[in-house]
Amino acid sequence: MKSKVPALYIILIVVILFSILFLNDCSKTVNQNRSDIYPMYVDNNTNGINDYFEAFDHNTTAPPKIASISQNGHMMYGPAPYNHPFTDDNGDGICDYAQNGSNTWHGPGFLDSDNDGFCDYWEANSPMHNRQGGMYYRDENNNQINDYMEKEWHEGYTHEFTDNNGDGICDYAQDGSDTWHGPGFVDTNNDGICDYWEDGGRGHGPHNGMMGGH
Ligand SMILES: [Ca+2]
Ligand SMILES: [Ca+2]
Ligand SMILES: [Ca+2]
Ligand SMILES: [Ca+2]
Repeated sequence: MKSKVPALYIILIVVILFSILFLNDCSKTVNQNRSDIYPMYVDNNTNGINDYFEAFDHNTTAPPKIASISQNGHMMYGPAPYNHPFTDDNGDGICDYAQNGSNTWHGPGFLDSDNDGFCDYWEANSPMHNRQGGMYYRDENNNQINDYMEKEWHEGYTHEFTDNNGDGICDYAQDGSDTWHGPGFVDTNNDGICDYWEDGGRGHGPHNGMMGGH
């Protein structure tokens, strides 16, 4: 009987070790799933601008912009391919495709299973819809601008609709920051940054340097 006691302890330790290893594997899986959230926000150079909107994170070998439309006298760009070059006609250091209120890709996590140029997280008929965590997209007035960045849908947010450049898009959605524009904003520690975009959050992406493809 005495010899069974250490044996039981050994079995118990082995079970605990296996549990720890199994749980670690699970957390790794969760972290990988977190990287699927779109759009992502990361600011390693701490200038308040999403690194994925800045020049160094773009693919310089990509083909030039594919579409442009004019709205209210301002040059606007339609949705660009995820693999687009840095485009900055207004010279503010932020890619113009990230400033036009469109669904244009800027960072990892872009999923487009039906290949129509819209991220699955922003398509109503996709199971990924409304799971994007951090920023929602809708375009009921069909002008290729996220309604949540337009005046009509802007009420009730943490700031007033502000449009000093008069292009119909809230300027806070055009400054490359993590400013909230739409439902789904969660800020448990009240620091003004969406939990999804904080370090360890679902939308805080790994910084992989230049992002040029899937
Ligand atoms: Ca930055
Ligand atoms: Ca710009
Ligand atoms: Ca719209
Ligand atoms: Ca504006």
